[in-house]
Amino acid sequence: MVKNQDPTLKKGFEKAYNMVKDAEDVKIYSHIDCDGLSAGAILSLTMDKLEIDHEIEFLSLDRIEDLRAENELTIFSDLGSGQNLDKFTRSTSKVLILDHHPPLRTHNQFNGNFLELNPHHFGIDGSYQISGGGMSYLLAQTFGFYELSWMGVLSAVGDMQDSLTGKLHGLNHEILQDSISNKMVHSSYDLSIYGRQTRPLFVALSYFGDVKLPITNNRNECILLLKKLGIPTYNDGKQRTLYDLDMEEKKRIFSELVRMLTREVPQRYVKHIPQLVSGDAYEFLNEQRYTPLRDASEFSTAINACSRNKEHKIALEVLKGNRKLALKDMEKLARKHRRYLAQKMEWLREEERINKLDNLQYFEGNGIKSEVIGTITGMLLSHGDWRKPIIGFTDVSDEKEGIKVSLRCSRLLAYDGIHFGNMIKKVAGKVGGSGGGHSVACGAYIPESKVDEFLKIFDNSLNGIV
Ligand SMILES: [Mn+2]
Repeated sequence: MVKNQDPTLKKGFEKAYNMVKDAEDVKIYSHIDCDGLSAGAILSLTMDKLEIDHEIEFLSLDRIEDLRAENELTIFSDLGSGQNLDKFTRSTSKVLILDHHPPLRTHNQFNGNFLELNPHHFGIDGSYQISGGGMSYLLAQTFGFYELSWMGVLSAVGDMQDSLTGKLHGLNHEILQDSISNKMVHSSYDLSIYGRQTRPLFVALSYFGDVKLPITNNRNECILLLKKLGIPTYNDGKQRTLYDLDMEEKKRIFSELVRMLTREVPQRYVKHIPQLVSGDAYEFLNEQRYTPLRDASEFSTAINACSRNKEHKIALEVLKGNRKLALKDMEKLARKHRRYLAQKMEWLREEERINKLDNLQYFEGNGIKSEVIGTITGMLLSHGDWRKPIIGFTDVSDEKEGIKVSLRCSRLLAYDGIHFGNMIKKVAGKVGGSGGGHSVACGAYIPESKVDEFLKIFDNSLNGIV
């Protein structure tokens, strides 16, 4: 059970408990990303367990203000706090919001019908201490459904809430404790290299891209490095993954990465190196080893692949426990997704699409689907100059006007105190767009005619900073 919960927040969840327990007709709206999908799955499973009839729908933020209250109880998870919900406040239907984004409305005015639970109202940070899935889990646990806690961990990881320190904090940490004591999750301090369960070790290492190292995008160098460190790449004819290494071997890789990085980065970044290469990893104990579902980061990537291909139902099914057809569909989708990314990467690199300005680099992703421009931007970072943020542009869609902008940068820049999410919000606002996000991964929507102006303002605002 989540302890150390703020007493007023706890009271809020007691009210939520009462709203839900007698409901007969529930509609759940949740966000389309990994956090939102996990939040939706937690709520849907909660309703299943309570035998409450419910429908669930995943949507993007721009669609919320068109919704109307049509059910006895409407629950918004991982969204709702930042949107105008006047249509709901004026109706007789009950509304429960479980969000963690900065709220529009000041402290909740509970009138028996409208309850908004948001960590910001209780002085709790919603970027690093609790996710939308976490808020949904806090509701589930009022019913004693502790077995859903692992999804609270997944949503926090999917929402990058551990990105700054490599650990989960505050309520996220409490939820993690719940999942550990219920034997759902194992948490361990590990190398922070992506692909723990599924990628051969030398492949996983080659994707190290926060800082460009000799091993970055170079599998041969990775094999040589492992040989030098005396770490076998095969075990019984099977390629080893990070998961197969013992502590001693991991320590050798850690020291080597720290040594290489220290040589590569300016002095002021050196103190941040350890957290660049290590952090806590979360293993889902009920999932099969060497599958993406066993590792929180890899699971969240699989969910995101569904989401970016608008297959929310597959993700929901897998999250709710379907390990048959839905899992097969998810794997198929992940393969298709990877193929698409690889093709686009090849095109971008062959055509040398990265352009350089004084303080940033950018590329025009003509034709890249706007849902994946962020993923591609992140991948391209390791092929450019890691000292500068990289910005990708692409059309929003065939039907809609406008440009989707995506920014990625090395985590070292964030450790150094730069918050690109706040910056992109400001710059996008200046050219008549909107934006926001995390310090190292964020995005914006801007008018088509404003790309050059956006770049110029952004580049100037970084003078003396990067
Ligand atoms: Mn979220």
